[in-house]
Amino acid sequence: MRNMSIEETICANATAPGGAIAVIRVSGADAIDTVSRIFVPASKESTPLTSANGYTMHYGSIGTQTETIDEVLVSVFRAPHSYTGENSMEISCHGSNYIVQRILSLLVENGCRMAQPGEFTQRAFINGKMDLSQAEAVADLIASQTEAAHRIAFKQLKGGFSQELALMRQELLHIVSLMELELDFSEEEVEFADRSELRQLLDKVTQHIDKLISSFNLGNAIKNGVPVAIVGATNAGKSTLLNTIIGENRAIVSDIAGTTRDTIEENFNIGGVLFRFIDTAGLRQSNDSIEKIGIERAYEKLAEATLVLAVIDLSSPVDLILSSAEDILSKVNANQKLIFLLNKTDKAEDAYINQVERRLAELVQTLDCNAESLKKTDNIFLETDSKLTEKNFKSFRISAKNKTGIQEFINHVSETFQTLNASSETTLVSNVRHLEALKSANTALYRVRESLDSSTPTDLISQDIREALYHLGSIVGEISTDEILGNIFRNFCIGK
Ligand SMILES: Nc1nc2c(ncn2[C@@H]2O[C@H](COP(=O)(O)OP(=O)(O)O)[C@@H](O)[C@H]2O)c(=O)[nH]1
Ligand SMILES: [Mg+2]
Repeated sequence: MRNMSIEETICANATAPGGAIAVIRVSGADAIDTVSRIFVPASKESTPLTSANGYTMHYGSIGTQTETIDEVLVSVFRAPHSYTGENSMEISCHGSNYIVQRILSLLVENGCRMAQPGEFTQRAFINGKMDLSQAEAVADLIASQTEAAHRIAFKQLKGGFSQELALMRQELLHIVSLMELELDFSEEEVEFADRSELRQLLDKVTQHIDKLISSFNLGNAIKNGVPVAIVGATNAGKSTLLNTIIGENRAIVSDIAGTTRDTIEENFNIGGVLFRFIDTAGLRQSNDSIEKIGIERAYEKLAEATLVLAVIDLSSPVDLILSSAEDILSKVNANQKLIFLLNKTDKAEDAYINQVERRLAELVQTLDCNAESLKKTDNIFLETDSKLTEKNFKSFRISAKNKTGIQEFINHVSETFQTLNASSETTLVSNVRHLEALKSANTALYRVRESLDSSTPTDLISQDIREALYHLGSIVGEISTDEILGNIFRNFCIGK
């Protein structure tokens, strides 16, 4: 249960442990008074904190009557000119966990409460310093790992997305007010709203929302990384490959089959694009119940991946290789990119590798993409007549253990996904909550379009427009419940 009373003054460490300096944040009506009770200015002539101006910094010590804990710098912010909109203090002390804990306990003894995750930003939202989508952008900005992810978050923080929404809402409000005017004059049977003009306006707004909805795949890939599943038979070298790519020993490598039972995920930045590499359990028939769960999960990750790396063990017989490849091929769809990595080249003759390559190409040829399933998806990487054979399939000869052939394949991956790095001025939706709200808004607007074609009464039409307005408004937090706010801010870090 979140105790979110805005009456209380809250405090928290705002910095990660391990740094030279730590910053403790205090916010609330009593922030300045509370800190002044544990702070002694370095010079007797200094202005006391209680009468200090906002945006000033003060040097002194912090502690009790009997003990000095640290020498600190204290920044004063006076309401409403602070991040939260309340009186706020930032105490910069030495970055020792001990010092930070002691100062926090002193603050609590003097009437502060420890802040909950995201509570400072939640107060900023409640006090009107930012709207909800901007508050969410704060968390995205902190988590951003690439230039593109940073760009999306920063634009959202600066209110770019909110402005775009505001314009659409204005247009919808205009429509709905014309319609409701008609209702007032219903006895006289006047039509203030020209139906064809309404239709045009509606088309414009729904198209705009559609564009935002379809930007989600790209936005999400940029924010959370392109999912890459590393799949293949046991002992093919999947975990070795992950370690070689990431450059550290993250996954357990062993020649005992079935070592990787759960999936391991590692983010890795290639050429400015974030990838989420997922090492999976080897695909084989197993009677071990735990291993079976791992194998099921491997198939799930394969299904969700944008790029599938199928690791082939060149030290095994060609029939085994082909049956493993066929299993994977049968699960890959034409919206996914597939790369065969022919691993352990150090253990195979060239003639054999040539044979494997030829047989794999033949196998891929026999597959037919399901053209119908293509139309339904809105995959960002989909080329118009996607045939698995020509565009999505590629193979590389590598040795995961000896690190040969890796760079060539990494370069290919980097080139394939460079579109994700292209700087774009258009808004990219990267938040699932926003996506859902946009979808609901458009569902309501599609109903409006249908109603305009039939002779639906005006009051029903305007109700649907109001519903769309509600969903668009929920993105910026115009309409929000404690539950929604709780869900959003719970995922923030403490001190933010
Ligand atoms: N000779 C050789 N052995 C490899 C290569 N890649 C992996 N291995 C070995 O194959 C075994 C299984 O590797 P591992 O990465 O655990 O396979 P996984 O079950 O697919 O995750 C280990 O003994 C690795 O050292 C390679 O390129 N050449
Ligand atoms: Mg493994």
